[in-house]
Amino acid sequence: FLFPLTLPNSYHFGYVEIQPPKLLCPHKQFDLHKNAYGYFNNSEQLAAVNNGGQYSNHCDSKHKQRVAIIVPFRNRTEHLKIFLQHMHSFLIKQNQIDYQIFIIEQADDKPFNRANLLNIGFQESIGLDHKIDCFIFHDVDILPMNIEQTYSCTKLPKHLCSYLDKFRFVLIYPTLFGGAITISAEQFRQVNGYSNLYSGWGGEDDDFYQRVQHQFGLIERYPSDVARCIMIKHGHDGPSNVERQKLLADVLGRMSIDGLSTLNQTYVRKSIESYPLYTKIRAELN
Ligand code: UDH
Ligand code: NGS
Repeated sequence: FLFPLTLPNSYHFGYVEIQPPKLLCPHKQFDLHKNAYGYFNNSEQLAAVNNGGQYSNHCDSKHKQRVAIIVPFRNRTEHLKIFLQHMHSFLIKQNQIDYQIFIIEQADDKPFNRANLLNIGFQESIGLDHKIDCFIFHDVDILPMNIEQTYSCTKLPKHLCSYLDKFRFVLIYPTLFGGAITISAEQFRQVNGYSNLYSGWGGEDDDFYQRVQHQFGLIERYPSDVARCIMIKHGHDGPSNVERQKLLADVLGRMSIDGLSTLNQTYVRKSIESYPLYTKIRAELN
């Protein structure tokens, strides 16, 4: 029988669809040159980036955010080069935030631990710049295509790039929270960051979704024509985490005792290096 539908159609299972926020400053008027793969590279704009991969947009708004872009990394130098050119070109044209790109390199041969590296990126970048108020955790192989996909924090933690070319621009499941996300510094502290225990591929983003869902109820996404991204093609280059289902069975039980609160015992910082387009932080995991 007929049931009165009271929820606005922006609500979906697990997330709410939002429109990009009102622009603080107009987009910059230069063309984003795309190569045959659709990657951006605007060399004139890249010259505007300060050493360490920092950019200030000179946009005079009291709502302007100071954003750290945190990228987990090991042995993906070819992706990194494309990512840096594309991301700086994109963000400078978008013209909404002051930002710095931090590459967090796992400096050991243990299974890759993406979430642990993201926590390290949070702690180390805040240590370098206390004024950072928004975080974008971003894989090195994902590139935004649509300039309307505004890279900044909104009310709730938000999934970016929900619609990937690799999956023919379909959201593969409604609670997907991997690849690229935004979250305020305060919200990240409230969920105790990511779990440090997901060693190897898979599950750490689903764990983080549960933390955020528990704390804030929903995540946000932009519409499917806006949140479109390219994924640089590559094979699977690391072991899957065979423990992930076990860990996912008790996410909330561990939330307060596994994350930022236990981060210091999980790594040793090896170096902080400034390059023209990024700051690299190398860490050895325990
Ligand atoms: N990363 C590295 N080096 C690695 C592994 C991961 O830098 O050796 C970083 C990088 O930023 C990458 C991100 O972690 O974008 C995510 O890792 P991924 O690209 O390997 O994972 P993704 O889920 O793709 O994007 C995996 C390919 C298909 C997995 C199929 C599993 N059955
Ligand atoms: C899920 C994984 C996530 C992963 C997502 C998309 O199955 O970590 O696939 O992966 N969860 C588990 O393994 C429990 S993708 O195909 O895009 O590489 O993010």
